[in-house]
Amino acid sequence: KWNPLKKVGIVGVPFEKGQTKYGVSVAPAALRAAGLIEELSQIEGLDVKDYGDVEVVGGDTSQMVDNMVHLQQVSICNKKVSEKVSQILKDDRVAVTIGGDHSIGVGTVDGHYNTNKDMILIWVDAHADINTNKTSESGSVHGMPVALLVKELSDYWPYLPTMDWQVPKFSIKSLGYMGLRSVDPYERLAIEKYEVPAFAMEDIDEHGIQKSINHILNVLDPCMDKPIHVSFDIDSLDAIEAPSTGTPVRGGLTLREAICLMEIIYSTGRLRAIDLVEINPALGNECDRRRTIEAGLCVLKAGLGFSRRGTAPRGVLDLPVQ
Ligand code: B3U
Ligand code: MN
Ligand code: MN
Repeated sequence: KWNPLKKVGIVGVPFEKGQTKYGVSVAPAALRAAGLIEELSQIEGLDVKDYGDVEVVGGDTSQMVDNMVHLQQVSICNKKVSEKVSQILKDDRVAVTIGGDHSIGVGTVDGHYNTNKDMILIWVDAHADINTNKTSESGSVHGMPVALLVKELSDYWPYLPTMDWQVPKFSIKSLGYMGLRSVDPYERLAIEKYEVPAFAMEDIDEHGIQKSINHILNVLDPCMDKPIHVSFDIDSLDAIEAPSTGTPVRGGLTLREAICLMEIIYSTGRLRAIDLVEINPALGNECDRRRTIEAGLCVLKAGLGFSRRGTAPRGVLDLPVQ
């Protein structure tokens, strides 16, 4: 019933105020310079449209809400991200959002939810990003997007000025995690309280990558008819695979596991949105930077139908004769 959409829309979000390090905002430009659009266009049958970058503006930097750094900028940016993702999906394209830090997940998921109320969300990350301003030790909003999105946690937030455009309606019952290995105590409590299917690295060690992702898909969507959103934090990969990121954690996914994960989700035919976040080209040396960007491109390609088996030329039945 479901076939992969062969049209994709790319939007960049050069935003980094959800965390404290300089450089994540350069990622959309760095990925484009590394051939993002050209590489994706080479995937057989894929129509690629570049929607450019969301414009990021300043905002009031004073702290309006306790322990939420740069909330106003996060909010202004995410409203635009949400509208852009909705637009790409309405254009009948897979929405690929290039961050930026993971606070932009608020906008991407909000925009997807507004177009598809039955969407499910796979959060691929070393971290659970489900802190509230009460539980976060850093005050960085990139550790809070999941908690901002889910309706079950809305009572755990104070009133958030400038966030009125975003009403949490997405259900935590439609959320699953892959790749966790740095989870704060209250984040773990939330995962257990709401029985979120969460495959931490030890679970992936036990079951393998294929069974792990298939289990999550089966729990969240047993009838296999819901659109899928993958929010892919590059730090889900092992720090050796993706060193240029703000909070690298060792012992993570190999690139091969991540590619396999994305291929499996692609093969459902229901993947409708991918976020690729937390690539920070300003961290590490040239080799680190290249390796991280290349890993990001591999993840995107796997989610958009690139086959490691290769693809024979379309409509051609024989080798060229002399
Ligand atoms: N859980 C910590 C650390 C963290 C979350 N996301 C990243 N780091 N990248 C926090 O700040 O909430
Ligand atoms: Mn994250
Ligand atoms: Mn992370």
